[in-house]
Amino acid sequence: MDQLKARFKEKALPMASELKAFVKANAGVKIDSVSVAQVFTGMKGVKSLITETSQLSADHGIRFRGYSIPELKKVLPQANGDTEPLPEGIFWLMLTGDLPTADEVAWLSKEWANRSDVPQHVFDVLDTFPTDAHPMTQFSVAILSLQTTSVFAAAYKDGINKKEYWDPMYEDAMNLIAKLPRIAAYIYRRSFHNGEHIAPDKNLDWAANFAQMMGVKDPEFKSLMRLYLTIHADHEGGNASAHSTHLTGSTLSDVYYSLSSGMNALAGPLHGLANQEVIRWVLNMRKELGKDRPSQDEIRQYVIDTLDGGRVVPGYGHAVLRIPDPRFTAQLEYCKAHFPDDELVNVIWDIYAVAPAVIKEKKPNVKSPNPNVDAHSGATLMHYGVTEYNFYTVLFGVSRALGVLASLCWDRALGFGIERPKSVTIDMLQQLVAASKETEAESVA
Ligand code: HAX
Repeated sequence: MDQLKARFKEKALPMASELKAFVKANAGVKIDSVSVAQVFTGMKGVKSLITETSQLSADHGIRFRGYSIPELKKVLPQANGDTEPLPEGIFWLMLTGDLPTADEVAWLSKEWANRSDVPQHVFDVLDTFPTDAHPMTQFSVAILSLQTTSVFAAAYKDGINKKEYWDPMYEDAMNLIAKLPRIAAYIYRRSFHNGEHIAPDKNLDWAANFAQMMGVKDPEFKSLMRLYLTIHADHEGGNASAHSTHLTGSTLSDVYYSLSSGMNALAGPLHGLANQEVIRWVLNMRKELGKDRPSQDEIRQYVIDTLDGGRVVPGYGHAVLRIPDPRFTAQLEYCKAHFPDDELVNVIWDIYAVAPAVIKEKKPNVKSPNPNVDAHSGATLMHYGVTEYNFYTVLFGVSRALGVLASLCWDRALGFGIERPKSVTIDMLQQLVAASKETEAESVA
C-alpha cells in the first residue's frame, strides 16, 4: 500500500465506525429542519424538489399524473390488436397532465419517427469502443456525443431570453427521445450480434420499432416492450437517475449532458443496474446448486448466504416503497397471462415467496423487504431470448428518458434555478448537534 493510501486508510476507517455510532445516537436530532439521519441518507424523505410528472406513495406505489399502472393500462391508447399501452401516451400525459387521444398518440409516433435519424458521428463514436464495453457506458457516451446537435445550447449561445428556455428544451427532448431506440438497438447489435444491424421501420410505433431493431423474432415482444417502456418511465423526482438529470439540468446544461448524467446514476447496482444483477444472481444460484429449478428451501439458504456474505439481495428493498412494487406486479401479471409455465419466471416467483421473510429476519432495520421493479424484468426479457443481461439497464434507460426529459421541460418552463444544498463537515455537524441539544435542554429547564 502506498504511503498516501495508508494515511487515508488510517484516517477514514476509524472515522466510519465513529460516525455510524454518532448518527445512531443522534438520528432524530434536528439540524435546521432536517434530522441527522437525513443528512446522512441523501435527505431521504425531505420534501425539497418539485416534480410534476409522477408521484410515489410508499403504500400505493407510482401514480403518473394521478393514474396507477392498472388504470393506465385501461386509459392510454393502444396499438391495433394490442392490450398494452403505447409509451407515447405516457409521455404526452406526463408532459401535459392530459390523457392523449388515439390521434394525438399516432401523431407523436410519427413525430418521433421523423426526428429519429441519428448522425453518423454517434455511430462512429460507438464503434471506437470495444464490443465488450458495458452497454450503459456506450449508451451514456452516445447520448453525450449527440450534444453537438443541441438546439438549447445553440439558442443560449445566441442570447435567448430566459422566458423562452422551455422551447429549445422541448425540441431537444423530443429529438433525443426519438433517437434513443436506434442508439440502444445499435449498441445491442454491435455488442451481442456481430454488428449485424437492422434498419428502422418508421411506420412502426416507438416501442415496436425498437423491438424490431433489436431483432427479437417473436411479435409478442413488441407488446412487452410497450408495457416495459411505459412502466419504467418515471418514479417521481428524488430517485437517483431523475435527480441527477434534474441537478445537471439546473446549471442550464442541455438535455444531452443532463440525461447522460442521469444514465450514469441509473448504471449503479443499487439503482437501475439491479435488473442485470438479479439475473446474474439467479443464474449463479442455479449454477452453484446445479439445477434450473431449485426448491424454495434451497433458495432460502442462498438468500441467507448472500446476506451473510455482506451483499444485497438484488431486486429487493426500496428507498420509498413499503409494498411490493406495482411495476413488479404488472410484470408478474403479464407473465401469468402469457407464459405462466416459464421455468425461470417460476424461479422468480419462488424467490418472491421466500426472500422477503429472510431479508426481514436477517436485516431487521430494512425498511421494505419487498420486490422492486428489477426483481422481475430480466426473467420476462429472457423468455423472449434477450439473454444478454448486461443490456437490461439500457432498456430501463430508454424508458426513464421519457419521465426525466418531460420533467426537464417543466424545470425550464417554471424557471427553476440552480440547485445548491448546503454541506457541512463532520466537525460542524457535531457542533450543530451539541448546540441543538443544549437549546433543547434549556427550553425544558
Ligand atoms: N438486501 C440486503 N440488504 C438490504 C436490502 C437487500 N435487498 N435492502 C436494504 N438492505 C439493507 C441496507 O443495505 C441497509 O443496510 P445497513 O444498515 O447495513 O446499511 C439496511 O437494509 C436498511 O436499508 P433501507 O433503509 O431499508 O434501504 P435504503 O433506502 O438504504 O436502500 C435500496 C434502498 C434499494 C438501495 C436497497 O433496498 C438495496 O440495496 N436493494 C438491493 C438493490 C436493488 O434492488 N436496487 C434497485 C432498487 C429499485 C430501483 O431503483 N430500481 O432501479
